[in-house]
Amino acid sequence: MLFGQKSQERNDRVPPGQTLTQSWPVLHYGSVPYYKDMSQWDLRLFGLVEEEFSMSYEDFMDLPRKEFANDIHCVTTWSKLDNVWEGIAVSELMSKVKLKPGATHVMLHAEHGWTTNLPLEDFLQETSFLGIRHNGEWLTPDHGYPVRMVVPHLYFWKSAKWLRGIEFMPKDKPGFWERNGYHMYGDPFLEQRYDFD
Ligand SMILES: Nc1nc2c(c(=O)[nH]1)N[C@H]1C(S)=C(S)[C@@H](COP(=O)(O)O)O[C@H]1N2
Ligand SMILES: [Mo]
Repeated sequence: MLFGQKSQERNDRVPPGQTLTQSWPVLHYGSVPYYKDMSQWDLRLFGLVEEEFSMSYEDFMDLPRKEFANDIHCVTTWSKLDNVWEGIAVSELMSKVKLKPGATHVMLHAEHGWTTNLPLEDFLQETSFLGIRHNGEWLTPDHGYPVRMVVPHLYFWKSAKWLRGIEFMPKDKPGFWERNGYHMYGDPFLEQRYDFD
């Protein structure tokens, strides 16, 4: 039965404890940055790299883009399936820097000092990217304009909105929510919501 197969497939895609939503909730800590002048904006790659790299908004917007499709799973229990994004592959960015030996983790730095950590391996996955458009629209300020990280295989708090920096680290270190009780890794299929999970 086709219908049965489809709903089975859908169940396999929805992690335990999650409920599907068609809308796209807005969730973050602090205020939304509204950029007036992009000449002040840059994106920095730093930490364990041979040479720090920083790019302007114009250079960033000239990077080659790709389409990505994925499901997002928020720790507050909503999931949104079948998102289509336009974004920049992580490999594209990584071609700008040479990692020093010993880099094992990444800290994503967002506007206003918000941070989130993840293993380098997860950051480098081909499914991770820097998103600039979602379902045919430019990201709105609420959802991370001009660019947000998207790491779809982890809970959505790892997908930093208003991304400004990528720091390569020699060991793991908690970011903002991770210091406040969230899980260091955050696999939605293992329900790694809080640090005791
Ligand atoms: N810079 C920044 N990025 C952030 C957050 C935040 O507080 N600041 N919150 C995270 C959390 S907890 C979630 S669930 C998602 C929500 O993204 P959305 O508002 O686009 O749905 O953004 C993540 N990225
Ligand atoms: Mo969240």
